[in-house]
Amino acid sequence: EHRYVPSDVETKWQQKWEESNAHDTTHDSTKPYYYCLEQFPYPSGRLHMGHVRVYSIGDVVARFKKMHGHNVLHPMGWDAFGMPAENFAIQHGVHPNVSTYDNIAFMRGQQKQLGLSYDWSRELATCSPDYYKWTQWIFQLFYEKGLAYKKKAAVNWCPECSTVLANEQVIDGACWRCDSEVVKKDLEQWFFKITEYAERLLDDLEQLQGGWPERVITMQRNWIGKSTGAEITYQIDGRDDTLTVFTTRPDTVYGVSYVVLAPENELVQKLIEGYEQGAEVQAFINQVRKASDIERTSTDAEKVGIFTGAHAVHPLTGEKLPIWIANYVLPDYGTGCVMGVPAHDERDFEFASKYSLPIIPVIDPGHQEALTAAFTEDGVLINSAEFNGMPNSEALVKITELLEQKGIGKATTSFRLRDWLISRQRYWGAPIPMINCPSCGTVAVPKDQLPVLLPEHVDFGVKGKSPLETNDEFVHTTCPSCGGAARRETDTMDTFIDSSWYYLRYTGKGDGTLPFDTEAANNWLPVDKYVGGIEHAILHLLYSRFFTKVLHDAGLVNFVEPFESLLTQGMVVLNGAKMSKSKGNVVSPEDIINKYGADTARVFILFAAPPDRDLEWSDQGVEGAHRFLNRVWRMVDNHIPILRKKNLAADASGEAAKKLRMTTHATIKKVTEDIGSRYQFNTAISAIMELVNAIYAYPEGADAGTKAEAIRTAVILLHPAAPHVTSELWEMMGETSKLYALEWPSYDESALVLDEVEYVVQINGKVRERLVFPKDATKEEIESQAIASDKVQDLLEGKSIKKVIVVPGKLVNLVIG
Ligand code: ANZ
Ligand code: ZN
Repeated sequence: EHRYVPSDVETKWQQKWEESNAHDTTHDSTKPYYYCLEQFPYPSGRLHMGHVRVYSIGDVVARFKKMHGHNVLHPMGWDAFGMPAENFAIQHGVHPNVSTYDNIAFMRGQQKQLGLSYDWSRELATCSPDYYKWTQWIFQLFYEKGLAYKKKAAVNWCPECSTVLANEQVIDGACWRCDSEVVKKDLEQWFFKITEYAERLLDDLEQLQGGWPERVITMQRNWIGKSTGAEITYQIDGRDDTLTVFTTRPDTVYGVSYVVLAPENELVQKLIEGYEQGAEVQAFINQVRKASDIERTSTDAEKVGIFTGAHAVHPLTGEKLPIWIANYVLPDYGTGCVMGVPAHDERDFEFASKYSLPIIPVIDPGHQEALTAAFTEDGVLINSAEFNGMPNSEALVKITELLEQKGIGKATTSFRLRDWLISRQRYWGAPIPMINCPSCGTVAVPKDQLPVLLPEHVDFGVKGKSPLETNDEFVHTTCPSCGGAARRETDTMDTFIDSSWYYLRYTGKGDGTLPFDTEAANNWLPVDKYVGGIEHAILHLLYSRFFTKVLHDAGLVNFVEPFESLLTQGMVVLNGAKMSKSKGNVVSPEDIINKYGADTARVFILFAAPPDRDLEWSDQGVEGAHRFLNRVWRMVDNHIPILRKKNLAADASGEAAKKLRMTTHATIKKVTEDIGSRYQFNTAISAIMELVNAIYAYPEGADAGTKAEAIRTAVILLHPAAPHVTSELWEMMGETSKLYALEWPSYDESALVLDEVEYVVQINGKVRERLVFPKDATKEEIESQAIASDKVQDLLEGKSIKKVIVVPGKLVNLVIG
């Protein structure tokens, strides 16, 4: 007898796979291509359970698809630039280059310990010059296409990290990483013009229906935030200037009682010129600018404003409307100007109530009393001249037409999506490959001079200054255009840029003239299954979609969406709470692997919950998975003689054999569908568990060939989830083929139905006998054979049959008396 020692088995097979390049990507032109991708990790130091879960999911899919006749691309790499490594350098004096590669080495080792089937020859790290050269190349492409530009912008600034933060990195006014208060600062920044692609990013979500979770599609749609409405121009009273508002509700134009601008709007400075209370207005503006966008727009933030002293003329009634500025109007949405309609907009209602501005209902609220809140429903127009009595949806169109005729308005759309601020004042990122020349202005570093290398020796200690800014050797350069002295751009790129194209690089490096092998990319992409966290549902996916479209338009790829199907895995939780260091409730992958082995960890994780649900960690669950693998082990170990008999045919003529054969084939069907098309690994594993139970229950003396077939099948079906132990068992059975390369079993449809059916025979409603009939037996045959049976003949004894009822597939009832 052989004992199951996971560590021996796992080391042995990991070595074998490595030596034989078992996981190299295949290119068999007769097979379909399948790209299985897990979001690459940030090399933080060590794997956590969330990682183990994503990788286990991806690995089952990849291994299954390989066995199921596909060429599979299953790569892994490192999202290796970013702030933590730099902060670590500041605190501990270890260069990011050193700490990052140390972390990568450790985590790669852990991934190998898990038996993940990556093609390591394609490994990449975004911080290697060989990679970021091409990140810079892509930046240049964007620049050439007019999609990268520089502008002075008020940015969110974290004084602690001394860097600019994207809007989404500001959480409740604080830095997402260090939690310190974020302030506003004006800086020249690089942007990517993602807004130019807003419409396509929205429209193409259609193509992702069915392949992406509905809620992720909705999150993307809301983030892009398309609004349709109109722009309406108002003359400023007594001046030559006009102002233009964006509104989604032109139907409420007769209800406008004031106009309100964002404090940042340039017009404001003109309006308050010469106004006696101008200084007060200016003080208000400075006050508002301190707050973040999120604070300003949150519904519970207090709405505050101030009158500018100027008036606008209503374009249809000629009435004079006061022009205000207020915190709730944002400078960079729509036109930065709003027409205030307090009767029908909640924010305006609150504002008008506070400052005693008129509230004029123009949609009939159905009652006479004064409004106590904005009426935001649909209805019929009132107080609206010739439009009175018209349903507002119709009025919306008609009023827009009228304004268009008069040349003072037009139908338009507005997007919530802003251009992407990509500048970071940090060291550990890809340098933006631009040069500032005193005579030529902004000049791109020629593509053949890339990469712009990060200097190795820099000073991390200068507070508020990026280490690149204080590095003279880096900063001073010559202008590629005039040859004069010039300065390098010292900003580096947002790391979201690195991760916006890594999935293309995995397909191949090509001939070195482009960022990736375009032919291979067209072959492999779109990614067939992308597995990752819901935390990336918006930005990473949106940016990757944007990059793909730009690269498509530049002729580098022939598809417009990078990820055909997305699986967002749930969290790993302990007693309902997310595992996190700060909560101290972390179960470490190392401990589990050391104690039970990687196969147990994988099987537990896959079995404990459907992939998109949260997974509750449980020690009993882990032990259960381990017991199951031991049970499989013993099942094989106890049957070595029959498993090694090469010409032992399955003879499924007996009752028990027929049943077991049915279970075997039903399990093949279920596991194939669960893994291959439903991606429900938990039910796949539970089906294999049932098959194992059936094998254990199989009667002594029943057909051995059928049993051998069942055991062999269970081992094969379990392979994608528990690759090491199954490989060992395969070898113990005397098999010399490579289990990972074995063709996935197909099921025999005819074995799925039993060809005989058991009937219950009742006499006067009482069960007296059970008889087996061929499935295609006729009613007459069943009736006569039931009557002729010994048991029934005994019981009939002198009585006569009054009636016979046959329920097909179930029972025969004899009424006698
Ligand atoms: C008049 C009006 C009447 C409005 C009404 C709404 C309801 P969404 O759907 O988000 O696009 N708005 C326009 N620009 C703004 C800005 N820069 N900052 C803050 N608010 C702004 O919202 C569009 C509506 O938000 C616009 O339609 C405008 O108010 C306001 F019964 O105009 B509305
Ligand atoms: Zn120059």
